[in-house]
Amino acid sequence: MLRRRLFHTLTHFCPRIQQTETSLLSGFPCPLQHGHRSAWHGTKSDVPDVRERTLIAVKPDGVQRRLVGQIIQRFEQRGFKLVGLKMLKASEDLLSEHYCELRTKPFYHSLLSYMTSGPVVAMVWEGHNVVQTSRIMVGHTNPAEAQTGTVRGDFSTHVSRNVVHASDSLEGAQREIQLWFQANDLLDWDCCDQTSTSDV
Ligand code: IDP
Ligand code: MG
Repeated sequence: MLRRRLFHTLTHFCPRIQQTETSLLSGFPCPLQHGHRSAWHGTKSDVPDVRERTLIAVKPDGVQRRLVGQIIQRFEQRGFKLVGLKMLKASEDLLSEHYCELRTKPFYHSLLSYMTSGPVVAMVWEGHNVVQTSRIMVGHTNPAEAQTGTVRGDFSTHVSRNVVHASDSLEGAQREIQLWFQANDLLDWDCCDQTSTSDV
């Protein structure tokens, strides 16, 4: 009942939401392809639009330092769309998959212990060129080399506590999103200002 009332309020301000009534009312998104690109049908024509997705995660130091809101704000302000969000204590199994390419690095075990030291906020963001743009927004792996204005450049000083993760490629994003999220954790929704942030 409450959900239906909320739905009618939302459709009053954003009529395009009506298209997703069934999925909103059932509490789950339209079926979504997992991965870095998801096909979704635009409202202006029947030509499917292709959207890019990436995994952004606020690491335990970022959560402890209450930086989650500021990090989310940067992605919202840039014009990206949040399509998945969860807070969790990541398991060693998940992290060993996530960081499988770093298994031989000398810092690997301390990285896993840092990443399991507290909650992580994992998110999937969608939008034009989001993988590359979010890497630029996050900044250099080593905060000492990160530009001011980037998340790491503004909020951190040491490579072992660099606040945030961002997928580094389209393929990496696809792999990581599948690792951290189930298909029905991700919500396909129409942003009222979508035509103000891109031409579709
Ligand atoms: P990225 O996070 O910018 O993609 P990667 O090279 O993929 O950087 O490394 C993953 C994470 O491993 C980094 O974000 C950082 O937390 C950690 N890390 C990388 N290099 C070092 C290091 O030299 N010492 C300690 N931790 C490191
Ligand atoms: Mg990386």
